[in-house]
Amino acid sequence: MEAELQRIKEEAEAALNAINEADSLEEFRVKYLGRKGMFTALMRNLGQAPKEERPRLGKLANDFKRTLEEVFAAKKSALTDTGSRRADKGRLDLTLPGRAVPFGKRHPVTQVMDEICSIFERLGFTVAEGPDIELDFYNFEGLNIPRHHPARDMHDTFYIDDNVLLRTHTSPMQVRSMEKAAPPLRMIAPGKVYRCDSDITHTPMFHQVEGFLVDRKVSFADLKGILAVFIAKMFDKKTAIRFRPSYFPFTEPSAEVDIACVICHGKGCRVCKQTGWLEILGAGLIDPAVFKKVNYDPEEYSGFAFGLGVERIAMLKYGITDIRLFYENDRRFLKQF
Ligand code: 2U9
Repeated sequence: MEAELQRIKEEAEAALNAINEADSLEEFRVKYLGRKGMFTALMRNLGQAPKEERPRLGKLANDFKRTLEEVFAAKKSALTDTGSRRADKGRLDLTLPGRAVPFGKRHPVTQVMDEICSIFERLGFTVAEGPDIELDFYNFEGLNIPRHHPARDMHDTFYIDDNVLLRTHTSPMQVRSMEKAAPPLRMIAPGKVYRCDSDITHTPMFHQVEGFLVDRKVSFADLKGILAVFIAKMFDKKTAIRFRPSYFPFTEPSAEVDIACVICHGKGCRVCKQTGWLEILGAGLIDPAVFKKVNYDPEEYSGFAFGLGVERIAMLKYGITDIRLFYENDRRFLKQF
């Protein structure tokens, strides 16, 4: 029995050595290692060996089988897939095109945000970023929105406690900058803002770029000039603009700025609700009350400020009708930008 085991082991090893193509491997496995193979048959015959010999012979047979299985696995990996190709260098076609590596891209909101920032940077604005978690003072009090001011309702604020909140706009950065430095200041503040609101045009987190300029003798004409350049660069050069009177607690006078509808060019359609115009940002001259909060003399200095929603600009630029598409991570949507 022991001699027979040894003979089968040697025969199997020789057979495995002789194999040099993957197709013959299965035939070998069935013959020697399979359920009806030679090793299984031998194990079955173990019952005919003398009783005292059986444990030793059983162990020997199992050891042989395990060794053979290991050699078989190594041979299989060498002959299949890359192994066989490596072994077959002569037949490798190195002129075949490689597999394309899919590259990631910046998110469309990031792309539009970068484009907005780059336009203002070329106009001499510096960029300031700050914390998403803010103090009530910088988000509201310093911007002329005291505790029971009705404008607080418009902001749908996420409060963390009485004095700490998720910023509802990036304006706190302008207040912080004025606290730190004297005019002249020319700065934009891009970043995430948070409002408890959700539908096809609102998400609880969205992105803003706000900007302001403070110096002596800054007028509404300066504001109009800067915004006209921005809109011409962001949309079509010939896009018509209009300023509509509005109200914000931190600017006086205030305006909302519209552009001619990007779909119907002013004729009136469903997107512009038949008005021919689309609102793209808010702006105004900084309210003297805001200057007083940071000890700037409103008799000496004046300034303008503006604010825009980045998702809104991206939606208008690319004709997107549901803001939530930006945050669903659907690659079919994202790879279009
Ligand atoms: C300081 C003084 C004034 C920032 C401004 C707006 C007008 C505005 C909205 C646009 C769409 C917010 O994202 S939105 O909902 N913003 O209309 N923001 S003026 O005014 C400032 C900021 C800081 C010290």
